[in-house]
Amino acid sequence: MKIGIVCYPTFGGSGIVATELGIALADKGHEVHFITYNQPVRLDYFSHRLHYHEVLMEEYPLFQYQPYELALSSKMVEIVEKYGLQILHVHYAIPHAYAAYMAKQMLKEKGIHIKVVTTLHGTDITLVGSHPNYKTAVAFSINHSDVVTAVSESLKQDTLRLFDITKEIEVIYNFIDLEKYEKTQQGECQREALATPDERILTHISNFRPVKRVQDVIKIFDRVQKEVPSKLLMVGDGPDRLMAENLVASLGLSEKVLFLGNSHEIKKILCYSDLFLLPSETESFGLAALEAMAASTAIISTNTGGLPEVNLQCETGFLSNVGDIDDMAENAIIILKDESILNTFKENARAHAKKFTIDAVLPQYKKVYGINLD
Ligand code: GMT
Repeated sequence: MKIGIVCYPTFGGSGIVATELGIALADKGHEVHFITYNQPVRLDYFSHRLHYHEVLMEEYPLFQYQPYELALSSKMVEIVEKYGLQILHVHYAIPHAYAAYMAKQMLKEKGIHIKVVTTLHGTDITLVGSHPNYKTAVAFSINHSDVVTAVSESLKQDTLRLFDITKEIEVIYNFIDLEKYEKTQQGECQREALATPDERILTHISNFRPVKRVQDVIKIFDRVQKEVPSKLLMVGDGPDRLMAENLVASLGLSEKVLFLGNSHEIKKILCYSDLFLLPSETESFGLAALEAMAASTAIISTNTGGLPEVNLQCETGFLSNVGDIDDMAENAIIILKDESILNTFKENARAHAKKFTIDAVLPQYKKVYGINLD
């Protein structure tokens, strides 16, 4: 089968899931073509079955904003025709589902039928997509996709609530390659480089956008480190990083908080981690939390969006209301103070992550694509 995958190539969950899916499909013998404006960050190797096609943009003085959708849909048409693709799987509705609809119409004129699968990831629905500036086009693109999937039940319900949807939405959870996160298989996991043996390591990974509430991460850690010797690893980059760094300095925590920036070493970082903090305003799924769980890390998160489908209360971690820093700090201290509680949560986290393996999820895409992936 020949499949085109369109995604954001950056350090975001949707691009990561799209890339891992493409790699898994290629491993199963399918030909996969990524169509994006940059090489996806997790696409670290190529094979005769994995291809990347760059969507090129021309600068032109008349344009304040470059018409990316036009370049993208033209590229989709070109690649579908050239390589005989049968499916276009677009991740993130804006503007990918819209551009795919245009590509599909242009291909139809040429007598070519292409199946468009749209996967909704979260902010394309909850934060950006439902804004009046985009809502009409987003609803149209969803309703005109051949198949629509959402990464959690919560996101499916949000989509049905926020838009006038006539299409069936199927929930296909995000997934991870569990083996990659096996702590004991990582000989290079030398946590003494970052913390003393008596210190716990807390971690936060995100793109530091306001929705991630990174200031809550710092405030939770501030309370925790007063009770439990610990370090905090802040991984990622984005608009709120400077604010977070300033808060760390003003709280006198600079010696205990490390800002690592965007990293290709997520597995290594997670292998050091005892507790993962995700106090987001909203989160359709929380792929970063799932990656942490796969690496046997307990979770402190909010109870918003799809997070309760990933982090199980009192089992893999604790969930609190958005902004309830005291509750999140108290729960973190309970977990970190007691070795046996911490180990139980870590084991439960790894066990629950098994529900989201690539092997569990690929057959669902098989059904959606209408192909045999075995
Ligand atoms: O959360 C982000 O800032 C990135 C965003 C994306 O589109 O890459 O993440 C969304 O999709 C991920 C993959 O499906 C989900 O795990 C995240 O929960 C979701 N983010 C939000 O809903 C805020």
